[in-house]
Amino acid sequence: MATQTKPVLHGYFRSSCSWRVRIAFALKGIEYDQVPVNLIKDGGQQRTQEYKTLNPMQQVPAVEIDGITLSQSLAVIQYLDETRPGARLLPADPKKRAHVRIISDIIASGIQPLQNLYVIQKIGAEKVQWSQHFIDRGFQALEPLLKQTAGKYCVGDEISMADICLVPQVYNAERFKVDMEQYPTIKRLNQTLLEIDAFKVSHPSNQPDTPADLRA
Ligand SMILES: N[C@@H](CCC(=O)N[C@@H](CS)C(=O)NCC(=O)O)C(=O)O
Repeated sequence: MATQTKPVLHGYFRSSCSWRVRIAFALKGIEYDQVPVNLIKDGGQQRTQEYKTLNPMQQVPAVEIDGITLSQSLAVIQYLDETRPGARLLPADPKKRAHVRIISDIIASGIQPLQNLYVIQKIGAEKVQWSQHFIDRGFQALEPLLKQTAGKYCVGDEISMADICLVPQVYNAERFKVDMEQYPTIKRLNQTLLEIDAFKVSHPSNQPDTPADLRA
């Protein structure tokens, strides 16, 4: 059962996986505290032994909630959905639910891990082309799928985990200068979602650890 203690999010302002969790907290109207984990400074604070006790993969996010520590943003989002009232993050209809999971998995398993910091640091000089390649590969799969499933949002007219995954991935795509004109449905959904408060308050330009020069 939910306790009265505020959850604690260990995250990084620019991490797309941390942003997913921040959007979910905002959509559910849950107050939480943030502990910044700087992925760059000192070789990456996620790589310390102390942080490894929170997330054995040495990645953000990690979330302390209800007396347990969770990692993996999709598990966190689904835990919030299963334990907290408010807007549903996965639809009740099994077919819509399956579509939400497909879109979320394409992003969370098929795109983001391939352009994650740990991977691109190993790739070195080719990192921009590498990241563009894998983001394009995923978006080429997502664009026709979203054309079928989308209404106002990724799946019909209700915001879901798919939208929570999409917006931070488009942010990464823009950082890597992917040509978004190739993906009109993804672009339209992203623009619509960025107008919503939960996506605005959780935006990387607006977090406690956002450096002054990147603040909106
Ligand atoms: N599947 C994990 C992925 C977590 C992940 O890749 N986090 C990135 C930031 S978005 C990270 O911590 N990267 C640091 C590193 O690779 O050293 C999730 O969804 O939480």
